[in-house]
Amino acid sequence: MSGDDLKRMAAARAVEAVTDGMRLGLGTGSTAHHFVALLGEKVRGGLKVTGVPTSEATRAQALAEGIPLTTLDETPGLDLTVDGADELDATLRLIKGGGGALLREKIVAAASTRMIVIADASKKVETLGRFALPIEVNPFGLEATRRAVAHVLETHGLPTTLRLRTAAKDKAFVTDGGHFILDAELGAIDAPEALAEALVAVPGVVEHGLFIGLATGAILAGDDGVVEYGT
Ligand code: ABF
Repeated sequence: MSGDDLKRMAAARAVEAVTDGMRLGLGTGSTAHHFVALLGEKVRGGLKVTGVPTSEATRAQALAEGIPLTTLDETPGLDLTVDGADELDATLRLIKGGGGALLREKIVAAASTRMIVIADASKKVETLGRFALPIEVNPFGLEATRRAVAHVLETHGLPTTLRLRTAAKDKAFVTDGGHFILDAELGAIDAPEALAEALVAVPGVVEHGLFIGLATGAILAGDDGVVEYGT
Protein backbone atom coordinates (compact mmCIF):
# COMPACT_ATOMS: atom_id res chain seq x y z
CA MET A 1 0.00 0.00 0.00
CA SER A 2 1.18 3.57 -0.66
CA GLY A 3 2.05 5.92 2.18
CA ASP A 4 -1.05 7.90 1.40
CA ASP A 5 -3.23 4.78 1.57
CA LEU A 6 -1.79 4.08 5.03
CA LYS A 7 -2.46 7.64 6.18
CA ARG A 8 -6.05 7.34 4.98
CA MET A 9 -6.42 4.02 6.83
CA ALA A 10 -5.25 5.59 10.08
CA ALA A 11 -7.54 8.58 9.55
CA ALA A 12 -10.54 6.34 8.84
CA ARG A 13 -9.98 4.46 12.11
CA ALA A 14 -9.80 7.77 13.98
CA VAL A 15 -13.12 8.95 12.53
CA GLU A 16 -14.72 5.85 14.09
CA ALA A 17 -13.76 7.29 17.51
CA VAL A 18 -15.79 10.46 16.91
CA THR A 19 -19.27 10.51 18.45
CA ASP A 20 -22.19 12.94 18.38
CA GLY A 21 -21.65 16.16 20.30
CA MET A 22 -17.86 15.93 20.39
CA ARG A 23 -15.81 19.13 20.47
CA LEU A 24 -12.81 18.35 18.26
CA GLY A 25 -9.35 19.68 17.55
CA LEU A 26 -8.74 19.34 13.81
CA GLY A 27 -5.12 18.65 12.94
CA THR A 28 -2.91 19.78 10.08
CA GLY A 29 -0.91 17.86 7.49
CA SER A 30 -1.65 15.22 4.90
CA THR A 31 -2.87 12.57 7.37
CA ALA A 32 -5.11 15.04 9.18
CA HIS A 33 -6.36 16.15 5.76
CA HIS A 34 -7.77 12.65 5.26
CA PHE A 35 -9.34 12.79 8.73
CA VAL A 36 -11.08 16.10 8.03
CA ALA A 37 -12.34 14.86 4.67
CA LEU A 38 -13.74 11.63 6.15
CA LEU A 39 -15.20 13.55 9.09
CA GLY A 40 -16.89 15.88 6.61
CA GLU A 41 -18.65 12.90 5.04
CA LYS A 42 -19.96 11.87 8.47
CA VAL A 43 -21.09 15.44 9.23
CA ARG A 44 -23.00 15.58 5.96
CA GLY A 45 -24.54 12.26 7.03
CA GLY A 46 -25.82 13.83 10.24
CA LEU A 47 -22.94 13.56 12.77
CA LYS A 48 -23.11 16.53 15.13
CA VAL A 49 -19.63 17.86 16.04
CA THR A 50 -17.82 21.17 16.27
CA GLY A 51 -14.16 21.68 15.49
CA VAL A 52 -11.27 24.01 16.22
CA PRO A 53 -8.85 24.02 13.27
CA THR A 54 -5.09 24.02 14.00
CA SER A 55 -4.20 26.04 10.89
CA GLU A 56 -5.69 28.32 8.28
CA ALA A 57 -5.31 25.45 5.80
CA THR A 58 -7.40 23.15 7.99
CA ARG A 59 -9.92 25.93 8.60
CA ALA A 60 -10.43 26.31 4.85
CA GLN A 61 -10.75 22.55 4.36
CA ALA A 62 -13.18 22.12 7.27
CA LEU A 63 -15.36 24.98 6.01
CA ALA A 64 -15.45 23.43 2.55
CA GLU A 65 -16.44 20.10 4.12
CA GLY A 66 -19.28 21.75 6.04
CA ILE A 67 -17.85 20.95 9.48
CA PRO A 68 -19.19 23.48 12.03
CA LEU A 69 -16.25 25.42 13.46
CA THR A 70 -15.73 27.07 16.82
CA THR A 71 -12.82 28.70 18.63
CA LEU A 72 -11.00 28.01 21.88
CA ASP A 73 -12.49 31.26 23.18
CA GLU A 74 -16.02 29.93 22.63
CA THR A 75 -15.06 26.31 23.46
CA PRO A 76 -12.04 26.32 25.79
CA GLY A 77 -12.31 22.60 26.51
CA LEU A 78 -12.16 20.01 23.71
CA ASP A 79 -12.95 16.32 23.94
CA LEU A 80 -10.57 15.01 21.29
CA THR A 81 -7.83 16.32 19.00
CA VAL A 82 -6.84 14.22 16.03
CA ASP A 83 -3.55 15.27 14.40
CA GLY A 84 -0.58 13.96 12.52
CA ALA A 85 3.03 13.88 13.62
CA ASP A 86 6.46 13.80 12.07
CA GLU A 87 7.81 11.32 14.61
CA LEU A 88 6.49 9.51 17.69
CA ASP A 89 8.23 7.28 20.20
CA ALA A 90 6.99 4.44 22.37
CA THR A 91 5.90 6.79 25.13
CA LEU A 92 3.89 8.96 22.71
CA ARG A 93 6.36 11.83 22.77
CA LEU A 94 6.18 13.54 19.40
CA ILE A 95 8.02 15.76 17.00
CA LYS A 96 5.55 17.92 15.13
CA GLY A 97 5.78 21.06 13.06
CA GLY A 98 7.03 19.82 9.72
CA GLY A 99 3.97 21.53 8.31
CA GLY A 100 4.65 24.73 10.24
CA ALA A 101 1.46 24.60 12.35
CA LEU A 102 3.05 23.50 15.63
CA LEU A 103 2.00 26.50 17.76
CA ARG A 104 -1.75 26.25 17.17
CA GLU A 105 -1.48 22.44 17.15
CA LYS A 106 0.08 22.48 20.60
CA ILE A 107 -2.41 25.02 21.98
CA VAL A 108 -5.33 22.95 20.67
CA ALA A 109 -3.84 19.66 21.86
CA ALA A 110 -3.27 21.13 25.34
CA ALA A 111 -6.95 22.17 25.48
CA SER A 112 -8.10 18.62 24.67
CA THR A 113 -8.92 15.78 27.07
CA ARG A 114 -7.57 13.30 24.51
CA MET A 115 -5.15 13.63 21.62
CA ILE A 116 -4.88 10.83 19.09
CA VAL A 117 -1.98 10.86 16.66
CA ILE A 118 -2.71 9.41 13.23
CA ALA A 119 0.18 8.39 11.03
CA ASP A 120 1.70 5.76 8.84
CA ALA A 121 3.74 3.36 10.93
CA SER A 122 7.04 4.67 9.53
CA LYS A 123 6.68 7.69 11.86
CA LYS A 124 7.32 5.50 14.93
CA VAL A 125 10.96 5.72 16.05
CA GLU A 126 13.11 4.43 18.89
CA THR A 127 14.55 7.86 19.64
CA LEU A 128 13.17 11.21 18.51
CA GLY A 129 15.37 13.44 16.42
CA ARG A 130 15.85 11.88 13.01
CA PHE A 131 13.31 14.49 11.84
CA ALA A 132 14.62 18.06 12.20
CA LEU A 133 13.13 19.71 15.28
CA PRO A 134 11.08 22.83 14.34
CA ILE A 135 11.57 25.78 16.69
CA GLU A 136 9.12 28.66 16.22
CA VAL A 137 10.71 32.02 16.91
CA ASN A 138 9.58 35.64 16.94
CA PRO A 139 11.04 37.51 13.96
CA PHE A 140 12.21 40.30 16.27
CA GLY A 141 15.90 39.79 17.07
CA LEU A 142 16.08 36.64 14.95
CA GLU A 143 19.86 36.37 14.86
CA ALA A 144 20.17 36.93 18.61
CA THR A 145 17.56 34.24 19.22
CA ARG A 146 19.27 31.97 16.73
CA ARG A 147 22.57 32.37 18.60
CA ALA A 148 20.87 31.67 21.96
CA VAL A 149 19.17 28.58 20.52
CA ALA A 150 22.49 27.41 19.07
CA HIS A 151 23.97 27.71 22.56
CA VAL A 152 21.20 25.48 23.93
CA LEU A 153 21.80 23.01 21.11
CA GLU A 154 25.59 23.18 21.34
CA THR A 155 25.62 19.72 22.96
CA HIS A 156 24.43 18.58 19.54
CA GLY A 157 26.96 20.94 17.95
CA LEU A 158 24.73 21.62 14.99
CA PRO A 159 23.40 24.94 13.71
CA THR A 160 19.75 25.61 12.96
CA THR A 161 18.40 26.35 9.52
CA LEU A 162 15.92 29.14 8.88
CA ARG A 163 12.95 27.53 7.09
CA LEU A 164 12.33 29.14 3.74
CA ARG A 165 9.13 29.33 1.74
CA THR A 166 8.67 26.49 -0.72
CA ALA A 167 7.47 28.88 -3.42
CA ALA A 168 10.06 31.61 -2.85
CA LYS A 169 13.33 30.20 -1.58
CA ASP A 170 14.70 33.67 -0.84
CA LYS A 171 11.99 34.41 1.70
CA ALA A 172 11.55 33.01 5.19
CA PHE A 173 8.55 30.77 5.80
CA VAL A 174 6.06 32.64 8.00
CA THR A 175 3.68 30.70 10.26
CA ASP A 176 -0.05 31.45 10.68
CA GLY A 177 1.04 33.28 13.83
CA GLY A 178 3.49 35.52 11.93
CA HIS A 179 6.63 33.80 13.24
CA PHE A 180 9.67 32.16 11.66
CA ILE A 181 10.81 28.56 12.10
CA LEU A 182 14.34 27.34 12.78
CA ASP A 183 14.86 23.66 11.98
CA ALA A 184 17.46 21.83 14.09
CA GLU A 185 18.98 18.68 12.62
CA LEU A 186 19.71 16.94 15.92
CA GLY A 187 19.92 13.32 14.79
CA ALA A 188 18.87 11.93 18.16
CA ILE A 189 17.33 13.65 21.19
CA ASP A 190 18.36 11.71 24.29
CA ALA A 191 16.55 13.95 26.79
CA PRO A 192 13.49 15.50 25.12
CA GLU A 193 12.04 16.90 28.35
CA ALA A 194 15.27 18.72 29.23
CA LEU A 195 15.66 20.09 25.70
CA ALA A 196 12.04 21.27 25.66
CA GLU A 197 12.59 23.11 28.94
CA ALA A 198 15.82 24.71 27.76
CA LEU A 199 14.28 25.89 24.49
CA VAL A 200 11.24 27.59 25.99
CA ALA A 201 13.58 29.46 28.35
CA VAL A 202 15.20 31.23 25.39
CA PRO A 203 13.64 34.70 24.94
CA GLY A 204 12.35 34.85 21.37
CA VAL A 205 11.46 31.18 21.18
CA VAL A 206 7.68 31.04 20.87
CA GLU A 207 7.28 27.25 20.82
CA HIS A 208 9.02 24.09 19.62
CA GLY A 209 7.94 20.83 18.00
CA LEU A 210 8.49 18.52 20.98
CA PHE A 211 5.02 17.43 22.13
CA ILE A 212 5.50 15.78 25.51
CA GLY A 213 2.63 14.54 27.68
CA LEU A 214 0.00 15.65 25.14
CA ALA A 215 -0.77 12.61 23.02
CA THR A 216 -2.98 10.07 24.80
CA GLY A 217 -3.15 7.63 21.93
CA ALA A 218 -1.98 6.80 18.44
CA ILE A 219 -3.37 5.01 15.41
CA LEU A 220 -0.60 3.79 13.13
CA ALA A 221 -1.22 2.13 9.78
CA GLY A 222 1.38 -0.19 8.31
CA ASP A 223 1.47 -2.93 5.69
CA ASP A 224 0.34 -5.44 8.31
CA GLY A 225 -2.71 -3.36 9.29
CA VAL A 226 -3.70 -0.71 11.81
CA VAL A 227 -2.32 -0.69 15.36
CA GLU A 228 -3.89 1.44 18.10
CA TYR A 229 -2.02 2.62 21.21
CA GLY A 230 -3.40 4.30 24.32
CA THR A 231 -6.83 5.93 24.34
C1 ABF B 1 1.13 18.16 11.27
O1 ABF B 1 1.18 16.92 10.68
C2 ABF B 1 2.52 18.61 11.55
O2 ABF B 1 2.78 18.96 12.86
C3 ABF B 1 3.31 17.46 11.11
O3 ABF B 1 4.43 17.99 10.55
C4 ABF B 1 2.43 16.82 10.12
C5 ABF B 1 2.70 15.41 9.78
O4 ABF B 1 2.66 15.34 8.46
P1 ABF B 1 1.83 14.34 7.59
O5 ABF B 1 0.56 14.00 8.29
O6 ABF B 1 1.61 15.11 6.35
O7 ABF B 1 2.71 13.13 7.43
O8 ABF B 1 0.41 18.07 12.42
